[in-house]
Amino acid sequence: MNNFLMDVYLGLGTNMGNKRKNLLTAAALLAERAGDVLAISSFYETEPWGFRSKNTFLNAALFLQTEFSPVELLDLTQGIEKDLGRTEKSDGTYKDRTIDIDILLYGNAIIRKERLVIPHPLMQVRRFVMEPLAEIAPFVIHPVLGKSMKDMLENLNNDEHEQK
Ligand code: PH2
Ligand code: MG
Ligand code: MG
Repeated sequence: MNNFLMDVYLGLGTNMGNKRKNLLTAAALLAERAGDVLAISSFYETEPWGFRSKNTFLNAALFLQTEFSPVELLDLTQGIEKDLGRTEKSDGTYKDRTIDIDILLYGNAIIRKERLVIPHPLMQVRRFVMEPLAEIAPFVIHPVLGKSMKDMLENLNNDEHEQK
């Protein structure tokens, strides 16, 4: 724990069970355990990206102010994933899940640890991340790329090489 508050943006995704309920339960548990939840984006229905599944996703972004360190927050979010019934990645490939909570931005921190890379290394190529994030944080600047979330989403919209 630090004694000051950090602005954190999380990406939430679910493609199993009652997806609205999963997102809302995750947000409630984050508010209970991790800090103040100050904004939640709309919920976006999205196609599975990077793997095949018949289950579409519901994705959202969430703004949290927390005193927890990045690694403490990772432990916390993984605990919530577990409590919502998420099973382990068995072979490193993407799987259907009840909830996935990814730390996208942690203030202006740049972290490259084995367990944790912040900013999330793939956020800028994923529309299912950037669309909800740009909704709640249009003018927040990416600490590595130096661009606003709004500009990053626009770049993605204009990019014909977007990964789908
Ligand atoms: N998460 C992934 C891989 N693919 N596709 C969508 N639409 N939404 C996700 O949240 C998602 C994904 C890895 O965590
Ligand atoms: Mg993820
Ligand atoms: Mg994850």
